[in-house]
Amino acid sequence: MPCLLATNFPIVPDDKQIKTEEFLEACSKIPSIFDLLGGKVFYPVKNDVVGNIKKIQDRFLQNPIKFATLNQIIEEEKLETDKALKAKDGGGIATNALMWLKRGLLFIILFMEHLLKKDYGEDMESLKECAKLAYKDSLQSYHGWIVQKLVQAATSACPYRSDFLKKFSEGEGLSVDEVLVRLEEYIVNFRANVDVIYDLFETTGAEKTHKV
Ligand code: EIS
Repeated sequence: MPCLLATNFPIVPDDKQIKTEEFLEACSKIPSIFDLLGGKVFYPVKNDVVGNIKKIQDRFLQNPIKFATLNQIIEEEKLETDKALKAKDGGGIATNALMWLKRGLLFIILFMEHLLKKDYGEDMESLKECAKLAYKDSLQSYHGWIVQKLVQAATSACPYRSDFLKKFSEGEGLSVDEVLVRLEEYIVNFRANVDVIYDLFETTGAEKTHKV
């Protein structure tokens, strides 16, 4: 994995405006976690997250000043969407991608937290339980029956904790103990960013709760 832990998520400023470019830079390291988790089984999931990041990136590059922060993207697109709704076509493209991305990121955060807390359940050292717990509190309520069954099947491909940490630490060029310490630190800003994005969706009314 290309050094996930080398790039921290940005510190959330007091005004809670998250800079799009810095946020995307940190996010770009995230999808490779799915390769460590289960290789090909997780390709669809990985591609979905990569697609979300790309949509937001494309939007940012259209006008790096207008879309300098995630907050601006949501506000600007909301105006466009209101117009688009009147014109009866889509809109809010990067907002939608960010809405799904934040759910995937929350899954990763919760998964890491369960991994650190060693929430294995009955199955000794299997990360399956960590994935199940993380899924329940991040994505499950937005997935219909079919997607839930697919995720359930994919979850069985989760590796053992020791194997995962071994591969993870090799990719990071750190020892397993060092990785565990860095992961604890890494999650702090990661979670702070995602929490702010969740608040942003709630306060702007941009959140949609439909299932896929
Ligand atoms: C969104 O996806 C897009 O992200 C968004 C836009 O296109 C929007 C339109 O409605 O849809 O349907 C996606 C959803 N994304 C919605 C689900 C994708 C994952 C499918 C799960 C399949 C599992 C693997 C199948 C393997 C089966 C074989 C198994 C044999 C053993 C450990 C479990 C993994 C948990 C999931 C981790 C988080 C991933 C994040 C998924 C997000 C999601 O739910 S837009 O795109 O706006 O950018 O255009």
